[in-house]
Amino acid sequence: MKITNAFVNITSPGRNFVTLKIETDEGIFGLGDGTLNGRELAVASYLTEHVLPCIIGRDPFQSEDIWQYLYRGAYWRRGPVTMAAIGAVDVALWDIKGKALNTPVYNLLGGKSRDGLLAYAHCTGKDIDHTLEDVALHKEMGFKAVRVQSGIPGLSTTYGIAKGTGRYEPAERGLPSEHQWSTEMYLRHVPQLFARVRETFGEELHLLHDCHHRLTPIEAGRLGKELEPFHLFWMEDPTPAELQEGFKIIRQHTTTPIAVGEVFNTIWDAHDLIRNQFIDYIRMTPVHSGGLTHLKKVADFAELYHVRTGCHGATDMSPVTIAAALHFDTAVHNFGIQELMPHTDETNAVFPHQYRFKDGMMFPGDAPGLGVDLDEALAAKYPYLRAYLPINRKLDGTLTDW
Ligand code: CS2
Ligand code: MG
Repeated sequence: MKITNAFVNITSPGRNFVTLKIETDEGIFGLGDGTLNGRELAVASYLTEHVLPCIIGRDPFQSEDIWQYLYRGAYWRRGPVTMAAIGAVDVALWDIKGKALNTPVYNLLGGKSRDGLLAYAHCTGKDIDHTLEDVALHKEMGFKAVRVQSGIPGLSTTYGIAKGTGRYEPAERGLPSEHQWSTEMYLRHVPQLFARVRETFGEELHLLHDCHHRLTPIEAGRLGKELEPFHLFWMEDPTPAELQEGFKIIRQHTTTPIAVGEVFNTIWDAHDLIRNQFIDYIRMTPVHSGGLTHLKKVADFAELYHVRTGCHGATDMSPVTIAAALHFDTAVHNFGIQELMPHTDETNAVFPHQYRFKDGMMFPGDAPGLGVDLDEALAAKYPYLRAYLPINRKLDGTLTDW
């Protein structure tokens, strides 16, 4: 089998997506996702100008060699743009292989290790009462795990909170908006939020929380310690992770489990965190970490250190990435949980897919390959629109982490 053609599709059915389609001489095609929130066109151009001409004529079954060719061969390694582009190619190749062998991708990664995948929803509200309503709604929908976020009294904006009654979407059309931040107000508020959630819903519901890289290690240690009575499933992205040894300080102060890695691109971003057992869950997902080929290696390495997976699944992971993540989750031994932030109906129509949610669990489906398609005619009706993630400033105007 040979790759005969490859092209990038950019569409915006509610938000921007970059999709790679690789075609072969046997009429089978594969899809990969290269969406990088707020930097979409950089990946599209990297693929079109620098990657796709080099893969025409290659055998799509050689996913390992093609991965090494794009990673080592380019000399310039790592980084979100490079790894999203490699990820798009890699996932499309696994899709082709599954279709050619008439089997779902999870069978190529080790086969089923479980029947269903525990998924968590993102629950938000402008204050604690509204957040409790959203948690109740998601419990009603069947969720057994929820990530709980709430607006902070005194701050006009808080990350991760839906606007009005709409769904939460991290990217905003136009140039970046500005959010406000106060660590003091946040640290006072979050333990009260979790006290109310546990009081209302009891012990059984799995509770998660995303700190979105806002804290220093010692502040994160304090929050983790104060949240211990509420038995969180995880505390996510407590501090930026470029300084991996910072997580040692968090570990010294709390038994609240730690998850990190949605912005990681390779094992080298997580290597020290994993081998020092500073974290409990690794959040890397196929699109931003070089596809299934690399992510499988990360998971196998993490397994040695009792670290489980928790793939990032916000709306900027297209249905192609969600499907790839679900096949990966099904196969790896050390699966932990899968994030599920629902796409708009428009997005679901552009990317018809086999995966399903039922009773708190997700299922990849048994279609050959990934089980996702791209309706190109419908996609063409939603042209790209510039969008960014917000930026974040402390109350005195200092730019801080988003
Ligand atoms: C969040 C995301 O889902 C999450 O865990 O951290 O909403 C994140 O802000 C976006 O995916 C950024 O692109
Ligand atoms: Mg997050």
